[in-house]
Amino acid sequence: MPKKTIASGTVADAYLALLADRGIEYLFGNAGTDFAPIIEAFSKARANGVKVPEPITCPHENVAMGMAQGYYVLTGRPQAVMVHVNVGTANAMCTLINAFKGNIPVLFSAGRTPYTETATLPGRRTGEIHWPQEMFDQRALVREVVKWDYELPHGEVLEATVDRALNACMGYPRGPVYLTLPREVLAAPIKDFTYDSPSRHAHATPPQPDAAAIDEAAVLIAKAENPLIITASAGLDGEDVAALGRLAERFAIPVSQRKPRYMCLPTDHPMNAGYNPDPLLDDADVIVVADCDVPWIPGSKAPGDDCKVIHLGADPLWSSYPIRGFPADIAITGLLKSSLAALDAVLAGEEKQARARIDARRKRIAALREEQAERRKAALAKAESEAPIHPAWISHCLDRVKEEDAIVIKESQLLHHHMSFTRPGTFFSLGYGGGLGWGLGTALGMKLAARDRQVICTVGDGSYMFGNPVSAHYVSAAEKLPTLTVVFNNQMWNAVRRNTRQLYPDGFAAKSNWEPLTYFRPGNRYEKVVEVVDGYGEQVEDPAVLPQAIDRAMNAIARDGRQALLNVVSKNA
Ligand SMILES: Cc1ncc(C[n+]2csc(CCOP(=O)(O)OP(=O)(O)O)c2C)c(N)n1
Ligand SMILES: [Mg+2]
Repeated sequence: MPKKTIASGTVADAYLALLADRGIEYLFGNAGTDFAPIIEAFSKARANGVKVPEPITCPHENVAMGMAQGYYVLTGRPQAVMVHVNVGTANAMCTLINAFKGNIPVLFSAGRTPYTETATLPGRRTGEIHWPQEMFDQRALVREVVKWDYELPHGEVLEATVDRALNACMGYPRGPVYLTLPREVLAAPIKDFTYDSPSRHAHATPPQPDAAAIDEAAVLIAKAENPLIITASAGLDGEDVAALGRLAERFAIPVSQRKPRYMCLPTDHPMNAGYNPDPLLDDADVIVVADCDVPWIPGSKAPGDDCKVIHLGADPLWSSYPIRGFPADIAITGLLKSSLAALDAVLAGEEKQARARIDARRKRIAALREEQAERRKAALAKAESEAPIHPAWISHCLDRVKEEDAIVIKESQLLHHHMSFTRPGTFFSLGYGGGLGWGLGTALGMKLAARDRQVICTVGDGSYMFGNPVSAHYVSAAEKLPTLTVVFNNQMWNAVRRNTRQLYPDGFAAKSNWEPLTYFRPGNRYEKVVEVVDGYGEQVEDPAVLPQAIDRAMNAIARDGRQALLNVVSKNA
């Protein structure tokens, strides 16, 4: 078997070379004293022309994790993040939770403060900070939100450890892993370190659907009067989109997206029934929950008791959720594209018998789509001149200028039904764990993966501040990753205010119309923040000038290679 050897050096040298050999292109880092052997190894590799991942300095850990996430969702290739011991780990928790709940693989790693107080070992304690930073169990900090955690005990097991980590990341359901790297281990000398290249630790194959379960599900769908597909996470793999489109089209099944994470189905697909399944639930007699964690909100609007429910997904019952009680008459484990294609193949044989019902449905769905288009048009006509600026108008104006393959990120009140998406991988609303602040870093990771595509990152004012904006703007400038950031500046945490009003509609807080802990008044001039790195910033208050402001921002990016930020003073949708 082909092997490579590093004749001499340190475990850190071998670690970086091995990461590169295993396809890790970037190490997004936020360094500390634990990094000394890693920093030395990067420099040595550069001097000697050894291939290692490209180090990217991220001044905040959430930006590092966001970048790894963005890079993975566009390329399918997991990357490495390294942070400083326990404290860097703590700072990265929010995005780590998101990655875990969203099945985003990341090789997340941290140093360990040196163990040794004696004066002999390389890497030993050399500063006061090395005492307080030790923990009894550093990995316990993250254990609930990673698939695998381990501490590299010795250079001898380096290859097995790295391959095991990547196998765990890339096995289904995918997700982040955590590897701790003690300084003495990293600094330890190696001699003739030999490893397999390429790796002999193949990732396990993805789950494929059970044929009998597919047959059973197909019978239910074939007999249904009003089948309905609800999805949120179709589209991480572009082939999901094609498979979903084919099945929905053949059998005339409306597809409704509930808080979509990805571009699940083209906007102009005849079975695209929009972004609110609730009005379709009453009539549905079979619902296919296609990679969707929350298909409806119990107690708000739910399907009838007789409606059959089929769940599809690589992890169809969302095993990382302690409670998730939606009925499941059939749950089929398998990559979504495989399960949808298998259903499509079986249903092809049922098409003839179901022809009359299919045709009737096709008409009903076309009428529904027309109705939705009319409503959208009327809403936009009303919104276009409103000030503060309405999210529908912001969404529409962005839609007019974005190229077909532009990447749109939503951590805001962006109204994607006022936009048009035709290609997979053009819309992302991640942050699965509900941790805000993922957008800015994710946008940078995506731009890194696709430098020739427009990247438009829309964030609420709250989300912008959660995103460590100075850190993100710095990385954008330093790595030449010009993105457009659009801040929906409603001067509040509306989601918090709205929830309070929902729970206490006639409460003291609602009546006060000035709920504590929800407002940012007076508003911030976010367009000035981007100026710290010579980005282009503009505040927009007048809806009539928004299109020109977007043009100016896009020009700054395309012509001058500068990142741009529009601080749009906006109202709630
Ligand atoms: C890290 C983190 N802290 C707090 C919250 C709770 N939270 C949910 S939505 C929200 C408000 C978001 O504000 P903004 O981005 O301005 O959007 P808006 O609701 O105003 O449209 C907050 C604070 C969260 N989800 N994540
Ligand atoms: Mg806000």
